[in-house]
Amino acid sequence: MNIIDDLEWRGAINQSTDLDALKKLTEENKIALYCGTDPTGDSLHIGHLIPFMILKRFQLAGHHPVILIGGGTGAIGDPSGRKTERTLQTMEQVHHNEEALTAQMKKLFGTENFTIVNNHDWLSKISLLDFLRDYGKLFNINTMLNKEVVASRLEAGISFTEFTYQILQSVDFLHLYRHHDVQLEIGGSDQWGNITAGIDLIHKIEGPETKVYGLTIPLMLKADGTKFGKTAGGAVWLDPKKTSPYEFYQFWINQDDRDVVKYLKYFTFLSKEEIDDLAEKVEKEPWKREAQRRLAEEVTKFVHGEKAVEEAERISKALFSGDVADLSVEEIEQGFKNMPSVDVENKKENIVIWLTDNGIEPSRRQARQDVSNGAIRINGEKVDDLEAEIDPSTHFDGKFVIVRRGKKHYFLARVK
Ligand code: 485
Repeated sequence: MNIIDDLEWRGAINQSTDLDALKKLTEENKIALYCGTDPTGDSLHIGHLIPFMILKRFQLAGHHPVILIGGGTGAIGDPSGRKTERTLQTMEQVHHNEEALTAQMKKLFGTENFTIVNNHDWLSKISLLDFLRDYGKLFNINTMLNKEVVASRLEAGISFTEFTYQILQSVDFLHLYRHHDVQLEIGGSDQWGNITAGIDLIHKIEGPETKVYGLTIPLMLKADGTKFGKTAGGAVWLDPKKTSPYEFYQFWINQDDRDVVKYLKYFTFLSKEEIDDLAEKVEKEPWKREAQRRLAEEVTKFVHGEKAVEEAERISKALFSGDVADLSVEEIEQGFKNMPSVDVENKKENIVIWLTDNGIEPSRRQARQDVSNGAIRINGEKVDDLEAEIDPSTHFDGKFVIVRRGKKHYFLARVK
């Protein structure tokens, strides 16, 4: 399947300039294309994943992706999609974030057939007078004001700095066209104004017939109307220190039947046949949640690697079955990150006293009742003897005691 047909089938195209010409171009040639991101934080989140996975799809089809890290534009701030002016970041922050994002990109794109560039390298070298003479003259204020991004901000106000942003992104496209033969820019739907501004600039400078194109991706919506990519704990980050691979895996496995096929199309490299097959399984045997499992496996593998998938699956299985004794200390840290936890002394104690004094059970009466009913498991083993002693040093290098009450309620006791 042609790469553009594939994107259309995936529902991954929102707006585009001359899609037929782009289809022809990509069928006849291997092209270079780019997508940029500003270093406003020190990690990408899953909202960034779709456009960059599209670059990856082009890469797999033999085209050449250019990943742009906006060290220059990040110092200014894109007004797109925002209701209010941004606070300027310090240059140290920008630089720190730039390095973190570059490292993440290298992980996603491997070692070959892609380029990473930083627009600080050329934007910082343009003098004010050159900027106004070479580029400012080619931008019509009326056109700039009419861009959705600016128009929506006119009432609340927008600084000259942010107003200028679209010129900078346009200069990038021109630079990449000249120096890296880039012919296509991709972004989320909020980037349409910036992308078309770049195409206009190139047409003015390089001639109206110049073959450059733009393509945006639809805004991701969830069937239940809530925002995609957010959990109770906030955004879903690609940085394993911010969102552990287990949490990441859980996020995907918990997706609704109504959304899962769409996400398989956006977030995996599975073929149409494989996805059609999984779609049929969602229809016929939704309780098996095979599509969700495959989605979680594929995205976690792409972002964190094969080993992280195995670990996440081990943790999920252990927590579900209750057989937690074989989990490693590291796996416990991941799996219990969002579960209730208490700090406990490294001291042997009677189970009823231990559970109550550490706040896991609300009262001695309740603790006695739960223990004698067999509702309490310690480190995976049922303890129903009221006289049993808890020794926090026996499992997990003496670091944790895992308590489960009933089928679902876990508590992590961290040994001090
Ligand atoms: O030449 C460029 C310079 C900067 C940018 C792009 C090209 C970054 C762009 N202006 C931007 O702000 N992107 C957002 C970001 O960096 O977080 C998001 C977009 C989203 C999607 C994603 O980047 O809001 O739609 O494009 C990759």
